Amino acid sequence: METETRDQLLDALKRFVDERLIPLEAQVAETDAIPADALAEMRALGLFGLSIPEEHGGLGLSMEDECRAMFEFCRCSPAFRSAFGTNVGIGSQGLVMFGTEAQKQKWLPGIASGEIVTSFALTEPEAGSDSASVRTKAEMRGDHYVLNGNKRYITNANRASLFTVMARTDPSQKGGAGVSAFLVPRDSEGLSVGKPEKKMGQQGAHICDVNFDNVKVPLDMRLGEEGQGFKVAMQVLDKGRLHISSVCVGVAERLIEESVKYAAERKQFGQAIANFQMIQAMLADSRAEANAGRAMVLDAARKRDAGENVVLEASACKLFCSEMVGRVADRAVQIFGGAGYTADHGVERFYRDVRLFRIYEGSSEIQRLVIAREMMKRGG
Ligand code: COS
Repeated sequence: METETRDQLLDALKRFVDERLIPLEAQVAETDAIPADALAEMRALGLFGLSIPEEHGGLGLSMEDECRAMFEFCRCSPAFRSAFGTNVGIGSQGLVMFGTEAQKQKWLPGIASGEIVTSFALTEPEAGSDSASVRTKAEMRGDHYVLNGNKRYITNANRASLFTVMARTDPSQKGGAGVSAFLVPRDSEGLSVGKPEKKMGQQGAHICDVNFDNVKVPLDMRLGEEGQGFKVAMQVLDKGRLHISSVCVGVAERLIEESVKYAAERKQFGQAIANFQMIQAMLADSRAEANAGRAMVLDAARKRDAGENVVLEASACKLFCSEMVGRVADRAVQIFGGAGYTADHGVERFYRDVRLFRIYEGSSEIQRLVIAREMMKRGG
């Protein structure tokens, strides 16, 4: 995308967030739902297709531009991002990277427009961080596979019409080598979705169990080669981790804006608390850390756009940015003081919302493990 067009998109996102979404935040948290008209406007802005190639109906943003879009968009409650996040990231990228031309033509235009919502079904009750240990089985029977098993905490499962499912095709292999990826439509017989979980934060974004009871999947719905599914998942997650890092930077920006505004308005000891050095130190630390996060995300995104291997960089961004936004949110609550602990201001809600970033799409512990393994391979 041309820089000028990209900048127009970023301006449009900023206005949309300020004028439409921020005013809806409290309602979304209260009702655990994003209003249908806001979702329709998000679709009209092209948000569901940010990363889908233009020839398949999306905006075809580079990783760098996708991250810049998230810096802008994620100045609002993360639940809004989650509504289209699976379509932009983990729910579509397996198809973009590994799909056949026929699969892409069939599914990507609907994903780009938001008519189809996608979900990524990797996690299971016994396969969280150890994602190579999936037990969901896919047995080949003639011209189709039969899937059986349970998936857990699947984002957007209750709204999804297409799942990317990781299932074991070779039970003799215990690790990732026996796993394959499949595209499974929601209306497949035997596929059922559980109730949304009650969560600590991010109300308006939903996660559910997904169960497969003898679900028939035609051979041409396999994504990539048999046994390649774990690598599909890992490469999808590399991109997803960069995306989430940019989300963390966006949320941090919002919390910094709120903190500066409040510190300038709130008076104690006869003056604005922004004049006190201990408040200034918190603001300065948050600004320096958010700038560092932004810079490392852009650097890693540009490397990915240039075709470099960014396994280490994506995990380093996810580790740093998710922990960074946790500290920024903690300082925001501290700067707001008693008011920050009440539900009258959004900061306590953001404090709960951002806790998830250190857990999903690979916990901080897993990111450290991935970084260290890559360091051993690269020699530094
Ligand atoms: N890109 C391409 N291939 C990759 C890869 C990547 N980023 N990461 C791993 N692989 C390959 C490895 O090269 C290896 O291939 P070979 O068998 O051909 O050598 C294979 O996949 C298995 O990898 P590895 O041995 O590293 O698997 P482990 O089970 O030891 O560890 C971790 C994998 C822990 C890193 C992985 O399970 C993980 O990321 N867990 C967190 C899962 C997660 O993020 N869940 C969030 C849920 S989805 S929202």
